[in-house]
Amino acid sequence: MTQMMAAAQSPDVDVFPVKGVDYLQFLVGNAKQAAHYYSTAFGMTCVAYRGPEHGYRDHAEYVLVSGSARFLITGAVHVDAPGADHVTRHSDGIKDIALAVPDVDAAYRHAIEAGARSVAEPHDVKDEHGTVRLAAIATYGETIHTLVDRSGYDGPFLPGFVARGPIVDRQPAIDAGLQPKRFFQAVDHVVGNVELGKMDEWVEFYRRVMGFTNMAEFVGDDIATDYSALMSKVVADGTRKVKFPLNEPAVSKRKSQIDEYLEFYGGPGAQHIAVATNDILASVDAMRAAGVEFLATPDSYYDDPELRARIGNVRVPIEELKKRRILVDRDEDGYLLQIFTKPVQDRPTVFFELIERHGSLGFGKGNFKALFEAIEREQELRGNL
Ligand code: TYF
Ligand code: FE
Repeated sequence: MTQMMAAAQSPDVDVFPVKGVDYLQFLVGNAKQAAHYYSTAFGMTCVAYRGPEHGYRDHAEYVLVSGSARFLITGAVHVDAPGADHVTRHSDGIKDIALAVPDVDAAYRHAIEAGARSVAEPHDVKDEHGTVRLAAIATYGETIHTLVDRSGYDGPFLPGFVARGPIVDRQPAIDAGLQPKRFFQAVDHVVGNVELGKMDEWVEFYRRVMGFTNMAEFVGDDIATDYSALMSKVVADGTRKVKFPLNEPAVSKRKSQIDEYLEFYGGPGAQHIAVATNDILASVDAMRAAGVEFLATPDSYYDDPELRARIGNVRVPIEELKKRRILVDRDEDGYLLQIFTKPVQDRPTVFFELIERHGSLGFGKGNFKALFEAIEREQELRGNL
């Protein structure tokens, strides 16, 4: 017994093994239209659905995939449906960052013993495709982590969902060379915004509850520009498959972009989803053609000789990046290319990042200044600076 307890607490035993992000659930006002947007503008493929047609009265839910990335788009159908109040308060937002785990019961037990709040105790859901074991715990704001073991299931998403085909047929555009087959293949990281002074508490939460470790750290001076200030730390599981940067506002001369989010979202929540692509140029071109707006870095970013020297050679001429306003950063492990969308709803809340990694395990620290200045220009246009 003593030996077992020692083993459970030893740092090299993973107390909360995770296999990856299983899905991200977006609670939205109109799931039909959101599913259409992620199909056309993000090149995702609808693979499953459930709704009133299947005796599921409260919601319409669409499952969209791109490689291993899976979005569950949920909209209330009935006025009193569970979750309808989430949209009333936050507008469209991310409710659930679901994690695939090998053992739901063990993970849940560990989380609760470490002080996590229960949202759903371990339970089975089944249909003719098999059984999925689920549980859920609360994290920052109204966000939750559902824990998923789908090893006993071979259906389209979760029991109760039915397989369905794509919302739009992109094949002609793919065949004509106008669109890549996929715009991205995986979720790279999911960022949370928390209140002033709470970042370290949430870093500690992920350490205690999930055994995640602090992967990289940058504070105050590193990240603050003259106007916008934030603090950020990244926690990750042992395999670094799941990476959660956590931001808090820092006191600065003007309103922090994190304060703007907290004000307009109505509290803490997921801020941006970074998706990994292996051809960011093609992805950006296809998304722009479909009407997605990206933050623009000025010419001076690309013409800076210091940047050119620091970056060295990347897989395309800098001119190709400049044309598309793609950012580039290099560290000791390699380089990365990244670009950020503007908020994808009217509120200045959730946005996306496209990231193409070539060895670098970082988050584009060298771009923070240029990026935050671009965000501030948008903030100013919105009257929120
Ligand atoms: O995830 C990251 O750390 C980078 C940079 O409000 C970043 O994508 C950090 C904070 C933020 C926007 C981008
Ligand atoms: Fe990011």
